[in-house]
Amino acid sequence: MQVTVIVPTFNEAPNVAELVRRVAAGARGCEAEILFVDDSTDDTAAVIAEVAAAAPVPVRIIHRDAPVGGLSGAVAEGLAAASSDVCVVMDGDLQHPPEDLHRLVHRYRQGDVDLVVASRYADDGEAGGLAGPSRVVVSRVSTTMAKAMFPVRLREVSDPMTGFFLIDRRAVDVGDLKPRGFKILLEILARRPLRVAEVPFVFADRHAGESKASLRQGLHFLVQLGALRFGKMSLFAVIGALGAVANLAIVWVLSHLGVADLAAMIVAAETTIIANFLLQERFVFQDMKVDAAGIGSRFAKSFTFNNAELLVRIPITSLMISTWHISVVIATGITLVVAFVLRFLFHSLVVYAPRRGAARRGARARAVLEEIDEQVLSPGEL
Ligand SMILES: Nc1nc2c(ncn2[C@@H]2O[C@H](COP(=O)(O)OP(=O)(O)O)[C@@H](O)[C@H]2O)c(=O)[nH]1
Ligand SMILES: [Mg+2]
Repeated sequence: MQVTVIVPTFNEAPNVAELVRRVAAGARGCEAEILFVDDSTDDTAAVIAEVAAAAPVPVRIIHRDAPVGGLSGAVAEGLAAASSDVCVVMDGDLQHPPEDLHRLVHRYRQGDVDLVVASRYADDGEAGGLAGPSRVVVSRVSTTMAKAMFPVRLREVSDPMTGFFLIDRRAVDVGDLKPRGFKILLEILARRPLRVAEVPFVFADRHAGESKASLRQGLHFLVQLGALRFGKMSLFAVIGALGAVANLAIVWVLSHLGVADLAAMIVAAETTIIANFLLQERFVFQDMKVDAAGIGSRFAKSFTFNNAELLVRIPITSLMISTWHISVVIATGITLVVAFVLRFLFHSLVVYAPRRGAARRGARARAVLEEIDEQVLSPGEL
């Protein structure tokens, strides 16, 4: 079997020879080609050319003088230029042990999947090589956020942020990808439903050189997630905003009818909470209802969350004003935005979470669900 190992590199000169040696040794029984997609500003390209000349497997390099799409763009370009349809993507710093390559290929060869994800978070996988506690937190939080926004697509993937995976490129429309930032796998997974398997692996320490991950990449990730899921989030926001307007209107009408202030506020708040729930059910989370708990349970969770949020928001806002000495408008703005994000996460993670066992239901129900998900996703593409 033929496999192209795509390695995106940015200033990885001291890692190249070791990587080629270990990939060639780890390929075990498959015909591996190594394809470097290099955006380096140092002598990495020259080192690759030198190593290629003496390598036991074919080594090619695409050097990009004017790189687009960063790391993700490099991987997409590698997928397009690979000699074989089956491609393994791995980092050039040996954090993805080449010795695990044959395990991905072995899983793929069983013939029932298009994508094999090497996961740090499955079974006996480990994320040990993450540099420092802050990277561990960032990895965990971004994984949770991504899974919250794509509960259907990422149901079977414990590590959508990994850069180590095998993909049969016939299952993805490479031209359709809009690669940006560090997270190409997320992009691939979110674009269309794929048959996925996972293989646990131990994320190693960097062999040499320094990480290129940065705060900027973190921001890229947020933009990517927003752009991929814009449709759903924006609809959620629009319905929330309509609710706020309705809330004001009800208070206005009731107070004109002589209803006491507190009563008017409570009636308006509860009415809009209920109306919002019905609208979100109908328009935002319709694709997730099939696998979620019953409507009674969904309503109870949503209603409780919104009331609890209502109760804590005002005291928290005044606490912010007194401790941070910021204006009431800014404090209210911050709490409203935070509350909005939390509300969205809570609804996608908890209220509409798939029931246990739902995943095992018939392939037909799943196909319908995935089709709906596809539809919901499409208007979100920026
Ligand atoms: N082609 C290309 N490769 C990149 C770019 N940024 C990072 N890489 C490579 O992507 C891989 C992962 O990057 P790394 O800095 O190790 O990120 P970390 O493992 O998350 O700390 C490494 O092989 C880098 O050389 C880029 O802009 N272009
Ligand atoms: Mg790395």
